[in-house]
Amino acid sequence: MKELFEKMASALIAGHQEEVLTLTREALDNKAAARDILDNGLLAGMDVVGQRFKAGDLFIPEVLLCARCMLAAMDILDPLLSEGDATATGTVVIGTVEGDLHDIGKNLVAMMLQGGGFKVVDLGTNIKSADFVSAVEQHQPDILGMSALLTTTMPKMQETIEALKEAGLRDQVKVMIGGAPVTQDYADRIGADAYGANAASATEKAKELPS
Ligand code: B1M
Repeated sequence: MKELFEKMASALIAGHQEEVLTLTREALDNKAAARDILDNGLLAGMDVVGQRFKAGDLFIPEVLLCARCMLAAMDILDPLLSEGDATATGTVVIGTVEGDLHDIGKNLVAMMLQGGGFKVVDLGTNIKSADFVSAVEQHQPDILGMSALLTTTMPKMQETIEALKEAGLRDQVKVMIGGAPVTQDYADRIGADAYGANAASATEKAKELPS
């Protein structure tokens, strides 16, 4: 299986979507667990993409191809990752903050929360604080989840928390934040209720939050 995961990571890094999908199906046929495929194949590949992007060896069009491979494979894994206890644990409204188009991590968190029994309302990316507030009014969730991948968009999380206060909704909803540049310290500083380092810990923390 190790070899198959290595091939999958290489195909993702090369942006070869059909190959990534074939290898994902092959791994499932060989009884690999969806979480192992995700962690050892797809995310292992995305890690390398991130490093090469940072080093200037990969450019945006190439990274987009890799991201499309990842998202397409996640479509196959989604029903398996979100399989879980059917009893609804609560409702989560989730989105990526304004100015930020990164959605792979947010989608993963949404899938795992569904697997953890939460009803998830996914607002998508580039969500303005006013739209988060409207969604909280409309859906009355237990948790509002915000994702940010850019240091420049992280302040939108604080802006949204302030907007919730102004709308008189802050006490009705717990706020969870996450994304690569986000830390527990940042969550504490802006008054979020929880920080998720990854999709699995986000789901655990969501379950622990008192409603
Ligand atoms: Co962008 N990008 N990108 N990018 N991109 C980063 C984030 C960057 C770190 C790359 C780098 O330079 N090393 C850098 C940000 C630097 C910074 O701010 N400090 C960066 C940049 C600069 C940019 C642009 C500005 C580039 C440009 O235009 N010059 C641009 C911005 C566009 C915009 O958003 N306005 C841009 C564009 C893009 C693409 C469109 C090409 C593509 C996104 C495609 C998509 O998402 N559909 C892209 C990608 C793919 C990346 C990297 C390579 C990978 C991100 C990813 O998907 N990781 C990324 C490098 C990196 O992060 N190492 C990079 C895999 C994903 C599973 O992990 O998202 O961290 P992650 O999610 C994790 C946890 O963080 C956590 O759980 C997830 C699952 O375990 N988590 C939560 C996430 N959200 C959570 C919410 C929670 C709890 C946990 O509670 C609610």
